[in-house]
Amino acid sequence: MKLSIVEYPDKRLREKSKAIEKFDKELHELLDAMYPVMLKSNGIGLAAIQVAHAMQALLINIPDEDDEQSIDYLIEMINPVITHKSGETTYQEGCLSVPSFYEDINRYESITVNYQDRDGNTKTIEADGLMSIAIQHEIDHLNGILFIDKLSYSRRKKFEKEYKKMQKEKKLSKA
Ligand code: Y12
Ligand code: CO
Repeated sequence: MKLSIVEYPDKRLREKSKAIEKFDKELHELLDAMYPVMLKSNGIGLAAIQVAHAMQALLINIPDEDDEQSIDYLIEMINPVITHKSGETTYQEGCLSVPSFYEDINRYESITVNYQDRDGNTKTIEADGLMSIAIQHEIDHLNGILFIDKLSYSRRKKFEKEYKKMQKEKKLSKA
């Protein structure tokens, strides 16, 4: 399966992803194909909609203490639902669908999430720190929400201007 990352302002990023009912070979092939796409782009989180599949599936792969990313720590979440949230935290976020842009975003500090694994088994995870932030960022994707939507009006305006300029430069350098 050949996948590529959908980049803002592509409208597909605004789609609401559908709940997954079949935990079959097709789902497994999608998840298997998403992992190398995420790693190759230096990502630590990726939602299926970012590779043009509007399905409630996401990957999280937080690096270890030595900053190494290992498949042993890969979490695949299907149909995730946040059941508890508490506290507040701020982190400078980035997104593979909004390349080269990072901004401080406020999130819940700690969350509890119910989800299914690739075989449909029900799981619960309690997360805080970077894991909590990454899960919230990826669940937003499933609802068509991007981290840039959380910026203040003035920051968003600045972003749109900078992003357009960067896209123009990218286009020119490819021509
Ligand atoms: C904390 C905050 C946000 C998340 C969501 C997952 N986000 C990412 O994995 C973002 C990755 C990313 C990687 C980039 O590429 C490089 O650094 C080489 C990048 O820069 C460019 O595209 C040029 C931007 C974002 C999880 C946890
Ligand atoms: Co993202």
